[in-house]
Amino acid sequence: MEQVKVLSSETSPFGMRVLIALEEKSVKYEYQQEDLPFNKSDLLLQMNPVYKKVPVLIHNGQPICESLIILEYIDETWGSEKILPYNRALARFWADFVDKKFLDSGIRIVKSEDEVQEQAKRDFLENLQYLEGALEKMSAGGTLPFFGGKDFGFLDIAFIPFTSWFHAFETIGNFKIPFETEYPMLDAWVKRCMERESVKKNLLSSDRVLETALKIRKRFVVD
Ligand code: GS8
Repeated sequence: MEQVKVLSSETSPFGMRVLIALEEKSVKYEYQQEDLPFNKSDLLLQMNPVYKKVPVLIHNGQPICESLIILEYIDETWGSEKILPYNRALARFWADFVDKKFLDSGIRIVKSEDEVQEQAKRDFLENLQYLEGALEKMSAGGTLPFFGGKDFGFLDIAFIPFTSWFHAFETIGNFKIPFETEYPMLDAWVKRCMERESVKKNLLSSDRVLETALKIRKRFVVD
């Protein structure tokens, strides 16, 4: 009997990626909630001694760390339906963009104020424009539903958890993302993804994310 265990925390978008992927592949797993950042379990420190971060997937005692690498491992290990689409390099490129540039601009909105925050908002909207363009390309001009083309795949899973942060970015940055006029493809894509059981079940509500984002902000900005 194989053993699959996930160490994560309720609010981790990186962890949500792993839970969505396991659900998509119908893999049963045991879940261990971590109390971050100050009360990590011995198991987490032992399984991810390098970064000491969640998520960690433990498969038959063997740890795999870093959410995008875990997605690839899940894809290689379970199920015949592939998460990585035909054009794997393109999906990997944009998932890396989400983790680097896109996330950085979102986090800067949460952690800053005044002109620094204004710049972060401009960067965020520009990065969203890049993703709108990528979706247009990867969905063949909107004729296919997902970044993965006809199937919900790697980049869909990598990006969707962060959309539950949009409301927090808007509230803290005091702006509105002009979805309908500027990002119509992403707008439709989010709604489509939210209909999937794997996503519905594992995404945190916008209100809970806002609570978390405000706690992070408190550590950086005195409002
Ligand atoms: C990021 C994981 C991460 O930041 C991945 O898995 O893709 N590149 C990694 N995990 C956070 C929780 S999510 O905000 C974490 O574990 N933080 C604990 C800490 O930094 O002490």
